[in-house]
Amino acid sequence: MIGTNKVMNKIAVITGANGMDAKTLTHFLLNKGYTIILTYRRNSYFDIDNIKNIFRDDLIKNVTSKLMFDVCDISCQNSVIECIKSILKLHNKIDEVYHLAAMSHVGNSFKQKELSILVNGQSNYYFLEALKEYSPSTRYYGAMTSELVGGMESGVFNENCKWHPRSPYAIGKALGARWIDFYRESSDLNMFCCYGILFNHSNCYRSSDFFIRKITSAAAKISVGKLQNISLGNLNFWRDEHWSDFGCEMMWKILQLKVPDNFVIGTGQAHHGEEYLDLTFKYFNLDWKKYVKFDENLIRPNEVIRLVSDSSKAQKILKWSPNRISFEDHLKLMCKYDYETELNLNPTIPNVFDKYPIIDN
Ligand code: F7E
Repeated sequence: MIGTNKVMNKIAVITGANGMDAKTLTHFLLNKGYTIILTYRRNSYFDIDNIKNIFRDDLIKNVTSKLMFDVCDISCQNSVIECIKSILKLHNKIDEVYHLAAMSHVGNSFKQKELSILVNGQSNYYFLEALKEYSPSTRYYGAMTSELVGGMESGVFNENCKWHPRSPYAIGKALGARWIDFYRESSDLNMFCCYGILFNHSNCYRSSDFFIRKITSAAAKISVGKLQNISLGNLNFWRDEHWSDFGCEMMWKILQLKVPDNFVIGTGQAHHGEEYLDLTFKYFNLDWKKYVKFDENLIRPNEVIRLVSDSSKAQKILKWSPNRISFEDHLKLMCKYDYETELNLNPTIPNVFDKYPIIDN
């Protein structure tokens, strides 16, 4: 069971049902007693049954399940307004909105520039306008990112550092952050809206088009003879990576504060691309240099090299604990899951709160 303090009768809307963070946060809040409306974009590829399957235990065992699904296209203001209105009609209130849906792949954003600005940036305006109009007391969380900083040669990134976005992904996020600041700082509105600037994060819901999952999944396949090699792009990067469940815990904590504020969430440790590979392939007793091929198509036009957080504000105010799981154990959890998947053992998604309990206060 995640967490101990149950909240009663709280209604939360989480956007982006297909994404890692929405799945992770949904589990977290369901276990806290929330009613969740998880939104998704209607399209021909989306498999809602697959998403429902992730929550099958909750839906089957709990006849009064508190998990619901609704359609919302965040690139369309009308769709956002209709979604908020229909949820209010059904539930009479919305306590919290976690806007996690995004064009989340930095590399891909170079091929979908305008869409990235719309869904990563302008969609925050759609939600905040809709809430201002129909539910001004709803608390709003926007998902921001370390990509705002655009890389740094040295030093660490905190809430006060200058932004230098280097991708359409990050330009969109910067716009989104400015909209949230605008609504929060407009004294006539008195809205509770803020964001977390999350550094890299992952768990077993991470999709395999992201570096960390691509290599844990490929190494597992190589170890059982299902794959010969893996193609990668630039390995000369440093990332600050935490386990997603802990980041989602902080999203929730940010919305429980008395005063809305923005926070950087990260571990403060930088790991080189080759360290990711060393630790992953070490788990399978393999030498990555024998299996990794270079593919220049995977190189980004404007690569962000180094990202490291200074999360001291979150540590002080949210009691954020930056290194509950070591980087090596983080990779081990993902490798184990991927290995068991390859052996058709149907592994369960690890619940890290069993070992590293939630910090309630
Ligand atoms: O790339 C390099 C790539 O796509 C990590 C998102 O959650 O975190 C994430 O963004 C690094 C980059 O994540 C491949 O060039 C090499 O240097 O896994 P990634 P990201 O770009 O750091 C931030 C905080 C977010 O906000 C984002 O939403 O790995 N790299 N070869 C590769 N990356 C990928 N994806 N695939 C490769 O084959």
